[in-house]
Amino acid sequence: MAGIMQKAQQAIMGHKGDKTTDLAQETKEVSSKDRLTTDYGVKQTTADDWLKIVSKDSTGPMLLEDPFGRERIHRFDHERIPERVVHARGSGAFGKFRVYESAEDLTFAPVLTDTSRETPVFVRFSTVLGSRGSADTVRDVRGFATKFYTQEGNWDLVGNDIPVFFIQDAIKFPDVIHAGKPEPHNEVPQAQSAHNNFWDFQFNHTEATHMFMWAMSDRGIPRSYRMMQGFGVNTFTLINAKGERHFVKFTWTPELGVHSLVWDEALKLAGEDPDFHRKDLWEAVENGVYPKWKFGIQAIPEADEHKFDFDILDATKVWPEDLVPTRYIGEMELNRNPDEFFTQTEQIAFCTSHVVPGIGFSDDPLLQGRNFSYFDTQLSRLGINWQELPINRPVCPVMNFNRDGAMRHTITKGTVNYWPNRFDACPPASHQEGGYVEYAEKIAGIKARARSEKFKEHFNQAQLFWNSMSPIEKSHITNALSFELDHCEDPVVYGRMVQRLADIDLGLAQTVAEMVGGEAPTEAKRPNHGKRAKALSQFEFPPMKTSIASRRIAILIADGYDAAAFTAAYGAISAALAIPLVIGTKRSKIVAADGTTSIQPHHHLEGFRSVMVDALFIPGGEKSVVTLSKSGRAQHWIREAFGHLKAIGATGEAVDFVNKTIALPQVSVSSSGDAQESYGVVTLRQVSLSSFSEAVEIAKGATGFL
Ligand code: HDE
Repeated sequence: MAGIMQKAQQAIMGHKGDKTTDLAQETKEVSSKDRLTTDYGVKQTTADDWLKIVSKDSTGPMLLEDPFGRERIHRFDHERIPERVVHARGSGAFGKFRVYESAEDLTFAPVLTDTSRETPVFVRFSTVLGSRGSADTVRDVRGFATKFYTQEGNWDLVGNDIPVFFIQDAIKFPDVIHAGKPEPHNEVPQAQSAHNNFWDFQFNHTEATHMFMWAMSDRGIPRSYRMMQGFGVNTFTLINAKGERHFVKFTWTPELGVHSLVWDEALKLAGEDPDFHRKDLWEAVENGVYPKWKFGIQAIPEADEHKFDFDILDATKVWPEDLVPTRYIGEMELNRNPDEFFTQTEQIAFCTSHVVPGIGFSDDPLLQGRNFSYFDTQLSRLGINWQELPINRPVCPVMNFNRDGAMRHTITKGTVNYWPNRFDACPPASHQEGGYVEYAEKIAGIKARARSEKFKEHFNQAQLFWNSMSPIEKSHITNALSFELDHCEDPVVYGRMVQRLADIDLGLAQTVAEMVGGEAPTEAKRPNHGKRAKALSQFEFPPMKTSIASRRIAILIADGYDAAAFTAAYGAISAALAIPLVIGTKRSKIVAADGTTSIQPHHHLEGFRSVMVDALFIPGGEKSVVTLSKSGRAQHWIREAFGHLKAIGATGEAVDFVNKTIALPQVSVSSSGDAQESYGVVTLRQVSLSSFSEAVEIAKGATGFL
């Protein structure tokens, strides 16, 4: 085996792949030089009038004869394809991946060993339950799917922002998704787990317990796709050149740290800006603040497979970092927005079964089922030739005898379409030539519908997760469960679920029971094992470097604002690569106190809301501050931002306005003009923004108190 691996490793030479150049072959750009044509290329003289019978004073019937008119309506009628059965709503971007430390001790796959190589990627982020048109900030798991266009073929790492899953065996997938999606009788609710069927399933299906705790934590409401971890969830395998195999899990950790919204923000954003995450990703890439993630691997040698008190093939379990540390070896950057949503973000199709030589599967029963499902589901969405679509095709050569089928468009010359053939055309590749190497695993067993014993333990890691949370995170989970179960009308559902929580923590169960009206359990269902683990709390993922880059900072002004303070703030925010958003009492010109300087705001106070920004800044200027202080909406902006634990900066007359509005006696301004901070509120007599910038960082890192 070792010899084969070495030869296979040597044989992988590849072909320089650049996805942008590859896609350029199919990309057209509309310009004023183009003239309108039909799909068959004939120029059209009008886009306005169907061919009809007209007379001098009347318009007569339209003619079915008109091929132009018919073609336009016909094309429109068939524009929609089925949305993804799960993860329907998403958005993505192009980027690049590079390893800075070779993982050659684990694998011979060049994508993970060749430090000189840059692999193009496309990443699609998504929610799971909602339809394509649902809101971004709902409480849900987020998808994090990466297509690596490697020189040895496509590798799809189809992960989530939560490292575990609801079920252990793929056969249960239709049940967990049916239970979470809108209920069958009235198709309510949209994009929510807060309903009877979801929680009924969680109770009846104990293996989901660990996962629902993650979904109820702050991970269920990320601040941004750019601030989420990604996890491959399933156990994969890596094979090295010596033929040794390791079980592995893959992780992405964002450079910006892991941050969340507070629930009140998430709820309001779902109505005020349903595209919040989509726009955030787009803007960051457009503004050149490219999101980056470190790529990590946890590895267990084959011989150690059974050394843990959980089954390492069970996708409802994490591999605690204390037992199996993550080794970070690579980095991914997203740096180009798609040119067209449909042909790229919508038509991209991921398959867990797409792996390249050196990477393999394990017997994880969830992964094995996924390997069938992803491949299969593309048929109803895209048709049999979906791998030929520009976004899906590999950047390395593709040749085989798969032929025909609806919408085939590769034209292959030659007189044979089978193997073996008399010309020796397109023979299978040897290992030496880079042919995929199946690991020669010896397996003995009986055929049965069963799982190994260790899969039957369902609560230890739910408790481990709860124990590992900080007090704020625990209170957020308690509040999330109280919200969700309040939305379940059936007393059987919420009554039983609060009993289930006593399997995790008695205090949690009692608090939630009191809130939602269930009978409070009086004793814990099992003793707390008292264990904690690293890296489960998101407080353990601070930004790799502190920065306010790409954060949105609103500057609130009215006529009479202090132009000097405004300009200094605007300049400092822009210089730090954050996004200053000027919010006026109106969107038409606002004139400064000096009577000459003016600015047209980006938005007005009613058109934009505090939940859409990370921080506020209010410059002085007597008239401006008087106007703002008389505006209920301006006051609401400040109070709401304060409640969401956002940094609020103010100078001059605005200092007293902010203090009065949030009515906090401890917020004061020192006579020296130094910054005074209280829960992220920074007020300054002098214009110096460093304390404010720090407060923006701190406030978001704290994930809020609500
Ligand atoms: Fe998926 N999942 N899934 N899933 N999943 C799909 O494939 C499925 C699971 C994930 O942006 C579908 O192309 C089964 C775990 C993401 O296009 C479908 C099982 C994880 C995406 C499917 C799982 C995921 C999908 C629907 C249990 C985290 C969006 C459309 C055995 C590791 C990919 C599609 C994109 C999409 C099946 C469980 C993540 C139906 C059967 C665990 C990020 O094939």
